[in-house]
Amino acid sequence: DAVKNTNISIIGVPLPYGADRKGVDLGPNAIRGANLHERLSSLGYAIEDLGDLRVHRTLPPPPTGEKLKYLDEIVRVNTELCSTVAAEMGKGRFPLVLGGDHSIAIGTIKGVLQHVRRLGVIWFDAHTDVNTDQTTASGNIHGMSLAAVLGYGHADLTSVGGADAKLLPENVVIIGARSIDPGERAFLKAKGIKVFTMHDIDRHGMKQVMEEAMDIVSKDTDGVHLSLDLDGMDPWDAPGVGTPVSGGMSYRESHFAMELLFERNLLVSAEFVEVNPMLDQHNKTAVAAVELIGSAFGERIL
Ligand code: HAR
Ligand code: MN
Ligand code: MN
Ligand code: MN
Repeated sequence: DAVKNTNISIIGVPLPYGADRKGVDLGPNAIRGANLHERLSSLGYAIEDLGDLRVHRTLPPPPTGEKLKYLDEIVRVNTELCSTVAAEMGKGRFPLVLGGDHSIAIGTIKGVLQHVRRLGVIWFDAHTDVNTDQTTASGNIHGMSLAAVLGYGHADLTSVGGADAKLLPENVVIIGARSIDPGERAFLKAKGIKVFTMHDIDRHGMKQVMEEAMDIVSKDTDGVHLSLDLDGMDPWDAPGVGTPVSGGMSYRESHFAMELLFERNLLVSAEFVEVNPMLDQHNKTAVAAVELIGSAFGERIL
């Protein structure tokens, strides 16, 4: 079993360009403002906050019908994120990445792959993010990040951190999905990616879903990354997201999932994305993110 890593490096990525709604660039500071450091310190972790990566404040809007909106800036920031994550892991530290939209999973995962070649990923999301420029209806790159780290999509995205470092479809599980595009459905089926939809959670309960999920991602891998999109939670509990979908994981279900994850001690890295304070109510979504982080790092009720 892995020894629990008590050194955490926080990396903020205020990138909004993979999503459609203004405000997700404010996510990292909203999460910090919900007492992230205090929470982790009280659990006994040594925190180093590297601050935020630099992101261009304004860019000219993409032409109508563009299938890869803001590609260049997204590639630039993700390339930097990839190096930062790899450098922190090289120092033996646990990278905790705060988004920003979900396109940042490309940089995070590519960075982790430099140290953990056989990597498992738990992708907690209402969506499955396996579009490519060939299948996307929106052109928003946050809907393409999982495909990219599996090696599919535009070459500029798949080659971040080197095209040969990629995830294997059998080492990925998606949890909480309830909004899947036609092209994504075909992709998931063709690659055999395990998706635990909301229906599966209703039917079997979070305990069984998480146990199966953790069995899958830990089989023949050397570590697991958690990519948690806050829109996986029900919008009632996490309203501050750009693409809310009703019928999501409850506050308790998502906490419980994090608690189970901690018990298995699989994580080598994690990211919490899509917190949009401009769409939030009383910073509820950022608070939920910190609650989930607390549970994933060992906080218990009693
Ligand atoms: N599938 C849709 C698209 O490609 C919606 C994207 C999902 N939004 C996210 N990512 N927040 O999970 O545009
Ligand atoms: Mn997502
Ligand atoms: Mn999503
Ligand atoms: Mn909690």
